[in-house]
Amino acid sequence: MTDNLFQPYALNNTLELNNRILMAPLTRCMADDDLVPTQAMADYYGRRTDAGLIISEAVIIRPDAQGYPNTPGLFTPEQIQGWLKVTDAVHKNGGKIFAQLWHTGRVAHPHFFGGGEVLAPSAIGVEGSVPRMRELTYQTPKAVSHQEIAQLVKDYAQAAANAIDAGFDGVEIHGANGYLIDQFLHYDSNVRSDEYGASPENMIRFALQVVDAITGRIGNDRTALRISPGAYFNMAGDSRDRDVFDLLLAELEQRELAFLHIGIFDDSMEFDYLGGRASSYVRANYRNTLVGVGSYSAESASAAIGEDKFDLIAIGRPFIANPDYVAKVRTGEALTAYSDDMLASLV
Ligand code: FNR
Ligand code: 8K6
Repeated sequence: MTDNLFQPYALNNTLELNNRILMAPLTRCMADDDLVPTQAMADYYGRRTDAGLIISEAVIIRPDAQGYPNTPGLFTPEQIQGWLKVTDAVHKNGGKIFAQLWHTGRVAHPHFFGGGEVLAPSAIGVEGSVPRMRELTYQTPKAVSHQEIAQLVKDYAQAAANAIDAGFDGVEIHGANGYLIDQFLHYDSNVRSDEYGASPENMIRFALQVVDAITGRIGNDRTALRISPGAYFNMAGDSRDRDVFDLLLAELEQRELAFLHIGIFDDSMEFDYLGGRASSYVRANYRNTLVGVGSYSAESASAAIGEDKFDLIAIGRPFIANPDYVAKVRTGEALTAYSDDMLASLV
């Protein structure tokens, strides 16, 4: 039974979705060398417009945000033009698409932006190296100054405005998966002693400044946020993180965003300090629209929506394997299984 997935859903007075299925943001590393989206990317997204809403692959807001090869940007006129091809393809087929705005923080690598500093809340690096480019080991970042934080906030807001110029229906701020915004929200990566660290009030400040700058620019109806209260990727959890997220959720609730989205690969993971699953924790502490994600099938997602665990489901890997995911689920046709070698091309 997948009926619950096929109910329309109004995010707010501005945006109504035809169904409850979101295409999850999926980095594909297929932009050209100027980080401009290509026609092949427009075709790829254009094939997936049956989703109630597509969230684009993460899009870097400025050069030093980049941590992987050929991830698209939204900071040059050429990149905006490239995205217009994508959003046209989606809208022509009756779909909707948000841009996911990204800064990788300490997971950035200067190889991609001609040298220079890697910025993060604190000078604590991640172990290891860039996936598939093992010669690029991660560097110890520089703790950002107040002036640099103010500039980052401006650059997020500008990228959001650029997204609207590029025809996107809205933006999802990437506050999840151990990247810059998430780095401020966890004690593992934030040991600051100024007004951006050392207490929940301070640790949520950067995230809220980004949210407020973007909603001020493009409206709360068109702004969403993805968060990872349970640390699982490029980040270690700390029991004190719970208080940070409790306060963040209370603050976010008042801002009436289009939706809040969990960032996780497998929602059956449980976190001691959250008292269970990340999605259950957020549901219990946040009343507005919640998007679940993480190793769900259409059947398990429909059941979870029926049990009010979240309102919408984001589907990732199955959408890579099945451009026609929604049609297949609707008709009960068998899905093609995802495998990692599918990442080599855009189908
Ligand atoms: C991802 N994911 C991800 N998340 C995100 O917030 N921004 C991104 O750009 C990406 N990129 C990305 C690339 C690839 C190849 C994978 C497999 C995953 C995570 C993704 O959105 C989703 O949370 C997970 O894939 C779990 O959902 P599924 O795949 O189990 O439905
Ligand atoms: C050429 C490099 C391509 C790298 C793409 C990276 C996309 C980022 C997200 C995918 C990372 C997968 C990590 C899985 C973590 C699971 C932890 C339980």
